[in-house]
Amino acid sequence: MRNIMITLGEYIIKNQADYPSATGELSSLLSSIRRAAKIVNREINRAGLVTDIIGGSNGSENVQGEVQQKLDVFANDMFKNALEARGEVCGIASEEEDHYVAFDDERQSNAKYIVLMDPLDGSSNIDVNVSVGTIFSIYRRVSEPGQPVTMDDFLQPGVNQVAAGYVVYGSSTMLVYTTGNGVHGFTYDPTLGSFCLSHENIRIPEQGYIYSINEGNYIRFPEGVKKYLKFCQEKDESSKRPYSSRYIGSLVSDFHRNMLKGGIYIYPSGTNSPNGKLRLLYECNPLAFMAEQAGGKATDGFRRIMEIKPTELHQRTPYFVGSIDMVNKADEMMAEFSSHE
Ligand code: P6P
Repeated sequence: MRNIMITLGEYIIKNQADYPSATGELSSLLSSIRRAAKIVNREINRAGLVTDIIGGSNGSENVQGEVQQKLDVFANDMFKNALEARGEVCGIASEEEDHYVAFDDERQSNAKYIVLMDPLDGSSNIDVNVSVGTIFSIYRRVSEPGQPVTMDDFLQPGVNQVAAGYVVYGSSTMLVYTTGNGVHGFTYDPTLGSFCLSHENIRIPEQGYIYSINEGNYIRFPEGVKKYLKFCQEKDESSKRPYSSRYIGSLVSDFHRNMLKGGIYIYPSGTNSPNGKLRLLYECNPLAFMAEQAGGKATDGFRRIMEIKPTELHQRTPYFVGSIDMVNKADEMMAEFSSHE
């Protein structure tokens, strides 16, 4: 008898039963993310067919100065509206929003969670049919309930996260999340319209044999990264080197592959980007929480990512994440060869 698949909704409720202190609000919040992910998934799958409506760029730029794809904006609005509608969230921050957005009607201002998200990471890949992803990070508010959220609610270190996850819209669509009790993956079954448990308790191999980095930027890398890349590329059969280079150019996809197979993803600082490219709050922290929950590691080459105290909503950080032995080796070379800016 084939195991009857448990859906994400059932899993959340089952897990909630295991935590009597849980009041169901986080479960309801996760369900609103699940709902928005299904809608975004549907539109991504149609993007090639309805480019005049959804696909392509909308001609404007976000705060990052990046050309906004229509689906970026669509995904941002879908997740924002879904989170606002449920009443568990008092505010959100997003790569697509210059400032944080306070949900301040009576019900929401008493809600206890805030959410930070990259609604559609890697969206420039949509037009060439390469997988993209959504990343989300959930905290308890620190400001007074009943009052509008403040910037302090959003500038919390990653260690304060209560939940985090991503959706990868790939050959199949998966939602992967943690609430601090392991990492669990659900695969979308479009015939059921449900995310079904497919990867319970994901563990990232301590040692992997894949490295993900844009080697086109090699001349701009810190010396420690150059040395680490050469380490990955030299022949040493006992340690299964040279490793394989795999770089999709879509963070969630590279991260997801490395979570399942082992590997390291690196987006370091460069002479043209002193803090790298990736955003601490809604890209690096949520994936760091998941990596650590799966037995992996995430640093900026020197420090644990989740201990960095944020100072700005859209601040960037160099990023080394994945199999713990590989991140440790890269950090070792950063310490030996690159000064800590
Ligand atoms: P580059 C996509 O824009 C993104 O934020 C990540 O998804 C991806 O890993 C990275 O940037 C790609 O950046 O500079 O290598 O093209």
